[in-house]
Amino acid sequence: MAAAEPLRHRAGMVGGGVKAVRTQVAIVGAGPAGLLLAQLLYLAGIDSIIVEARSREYIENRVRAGVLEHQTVDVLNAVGAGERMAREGLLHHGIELQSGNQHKRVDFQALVGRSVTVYGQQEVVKDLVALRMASGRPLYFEVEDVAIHDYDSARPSVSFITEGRRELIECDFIAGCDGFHGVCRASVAAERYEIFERIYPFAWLGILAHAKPSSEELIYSNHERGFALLSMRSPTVSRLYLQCVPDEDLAEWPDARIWEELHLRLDRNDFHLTEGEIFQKSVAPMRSFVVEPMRFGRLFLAGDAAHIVPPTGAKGMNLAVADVQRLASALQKFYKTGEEAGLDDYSLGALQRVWKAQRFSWWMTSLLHRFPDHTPFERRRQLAELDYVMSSNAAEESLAENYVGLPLELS
Ligand code: FAS
Ligand code: PHB
Repeated sequence: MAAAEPLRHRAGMVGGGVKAVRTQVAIVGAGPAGLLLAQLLYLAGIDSIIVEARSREYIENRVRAGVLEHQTVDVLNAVGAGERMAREGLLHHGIELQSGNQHKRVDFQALVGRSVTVYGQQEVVKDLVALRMASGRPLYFEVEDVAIHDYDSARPSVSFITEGRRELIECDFIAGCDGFHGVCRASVAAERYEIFERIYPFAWLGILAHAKPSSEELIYSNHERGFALLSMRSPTVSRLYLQCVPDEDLAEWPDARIWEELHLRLDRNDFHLTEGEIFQKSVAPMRSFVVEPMRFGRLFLAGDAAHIVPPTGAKGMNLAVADVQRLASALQKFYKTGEEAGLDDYSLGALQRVWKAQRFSWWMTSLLHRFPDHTPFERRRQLAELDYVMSSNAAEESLAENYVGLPLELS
C-alpha cells in the first residue's frame, strides 16, 4: 500500500449531484477520541475531516467522565489543549477507600510517584473543539444518516447529510470514534468480530451539585446500602454517585432523598457531607464490553466504539485517548514511510491495554458494589478483600499503578 502524499481536502461533484470531498482520514464522532485524533493528525501534517451527529453546544455540555490519567494529561498538553486544564484541573495525589466507618487513603505519590487530574470530560471536549476551530480544518456538526463505504478497499468513503444535502468524503482511512451506539461498529458484519460482555445488575445515579466538595480527594465507599462515590468538578461543584437498580426511575429520587442516601453511605463519625443545589442528575448503566478485532480493512475503531468499562475505575475516557495515540502514531508512520506495521499491530496493541483496564474496572466494581445475588459468604469474602486492600501496601500499590494509568507502550 503506497504512502499517499500529504494533501489538502479537495471538493468535486460525484454522481447524483453529491458533493465529494477528499481527505486522508475521515473521523466519525467528535468525542474525546475523534477530536484528539484529529489534533494529533493535524500536528503531524495529516489531513482529516470530522463528522458529528450532535450540535457543538450538546457535546460541550454532555456530563461524563472526570478523572484524567497522568498520560492523558501529558498528551493533552502536548497537543496544545493543556492551558485551561492546568488552570482549572485539580491535581489529586490519592483517593480514599471506605467500608462502613473504616477508611484508608491510597497515596498515589508515595506508592507509584504519579497522580491524576480531576477535570470534566466536557471541558476536555470544549478545549479540543476550540483547537479544531483554530486549525480551520473541517468539523461538521449535526450531520445525519452517516454511512461508511468500501472500507475493505483502498478507497473507503463516508457519506452523510449536512444542511439537507448529501456529501461524500473520499479518504484513505476511516476512524470510527462514534461511541457505543455509533454507526461504524454497527456497519461491520457480525461474523467479522467477537463480542465479550458483562452487564452488571446495577447502575449509577449521578448528580452535579453547587456544593463545596466535602473532601479534598475522591471517596469510594462500599456500604451495606450500596456503593457511593464522592467526586468533584471544581472547588464549588461536587459530583456524586449512588449505586441504584439498572432501570432506576429518577422521578422516584427527589433531591432530599438523594442527599439522605448519600449521607447514609458516605458520612462517618469524622466526616459529614456538605449539601448544595443539585443542577444535574442522570442514571448510567454499568457494563463491560469489548469487540475484537478493532480494525476492519481501512476502518479503525477507537474508544467507546470498541470497548466500554464500568466507570468505577475511571478508565473510559483515558482508554479512548490511549487508542487514538496509538492510531495516530501508526498513521504517521504510514504517511511518512509507507510502513504498515503500526496499522497492522493497532488492534492487538490497543486490546492489550483495553483488557488490563477491563480487568481493573471489573475488579474495582466487584470490590465496591453490593451484588443482589451475593450469598452471605460472598459478601464476607468481598469485605475481607476490601479490608486486605485497605491494609496491604502491595495491594494498594497495585491499585495505585492501575488507577493513575499503566505505562502506554506505542510500538
Ligand atoms: P463518545 O461517546 O464520547 O463520543 C462519540 C461521539 O460520536 C459523540 O459525540 C456522538 O454524538 C458521536 N456519534 C455517535 N453516533 C454518530 C453517528 N452515527 N454519526 C456521527 N457522530 C456520531 N467514564 C468515566 O471514566 N467516568 C464517568 O463518570 C463516566 N460517565 C459516563 C457516563 C455515560 C452516560 C457514558 C456513556 C460514558 C461515561 N463514561 C465515564 C465513559 C466515557 O467517558 C467514555 O469512555 C468516553 O466518552 C469515550 O469517548 P469516545 O470514544 O470519544 O466516545
Ligand atoms: C467522575 O468524577 O465523574 C468520576 C470519578 C471517578 C470515577 C468515575 C467518575 O471512578
